[in-house]
Amino acid sequence: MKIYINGEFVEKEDAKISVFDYGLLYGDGIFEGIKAYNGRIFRLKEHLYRLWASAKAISLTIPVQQKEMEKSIIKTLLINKLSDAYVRLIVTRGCGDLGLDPEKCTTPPSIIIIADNISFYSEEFYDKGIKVISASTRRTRHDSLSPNIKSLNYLNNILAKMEATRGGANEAVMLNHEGFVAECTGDNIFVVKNGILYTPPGSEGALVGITRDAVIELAKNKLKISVKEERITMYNIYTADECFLTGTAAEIVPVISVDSREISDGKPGKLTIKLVREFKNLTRLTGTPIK
Ligand code: PXG
Repeated sequence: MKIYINGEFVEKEDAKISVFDYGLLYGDGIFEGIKAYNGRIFRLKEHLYRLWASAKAISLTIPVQQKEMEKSIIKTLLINKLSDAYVRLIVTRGCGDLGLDPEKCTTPPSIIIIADNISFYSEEFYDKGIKVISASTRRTRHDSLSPNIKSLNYLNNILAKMEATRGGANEAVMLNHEGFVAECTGDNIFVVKNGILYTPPGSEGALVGITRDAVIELAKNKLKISVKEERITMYNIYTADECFLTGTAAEIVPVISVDSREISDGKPGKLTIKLVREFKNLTRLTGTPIK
């Protein structure tokens, strides 16, 4: 496996950056998780747009243009002969001394691209659905650090994910500081009630996911289902007809149990299954060609 680091391709064992990089010292950097399907990179422009927005928000100047980044991602996939892959794009602040001031960084930001053929959940989870719990760890307040900044500091999410794993579940629902549902640790959440699809708006402390947007478009335009971006509580999840999570890594995963309560009959819902099918078509047929 060849990894892209600052314009060069190196073997996995040699893919290293300095211990003085602020990405390691402080989680000072940003990332994107992107997926390629069937020789096409899904919503690449949207991912790059979000990366540049994250960079702007933390005053980090990415040392290349978006077009060049696009080419480097394509090159990484080609060199590794991958047509279906998960791509992790990372931009760190660069190297400084052991102080908090990024003005003191003496090297430009590092750009790292890793591409691999991995899936985050096993096939069984997509067929049978997953279990989630509500985490006691609250989602970081948006007025403290916007969840839309995909920063290298994911401790908030990791703490909640550990709660899920320790509680025998696969994912954790994270509430915002007011107790309303924000999202999961690496995915957005949707519920279906009486044929209407609900998901929390970005203002509730969620990252406004690219998969979330795609699912909303498919629901409205293909399946003619009405979608409401509204505040929801754990009660709405407990009593939902269907529930599923969306994310680049997870795609669309049905949820069959929340805090030990079965959702409906404890099986993936009909609408969820339809959306999974539509999403599969969309990812297979659209996207930036790897060439
Ligand atoms: N919420 C959070 C907190 C995320 O990190 C999503 C929602 C879904 O967004 P997208 O745009 O992917 O639909 C994310 C995405 C990882 C990983 O390695 C995390 C994400 C994406 C890919 C990989 O855990 N986060």
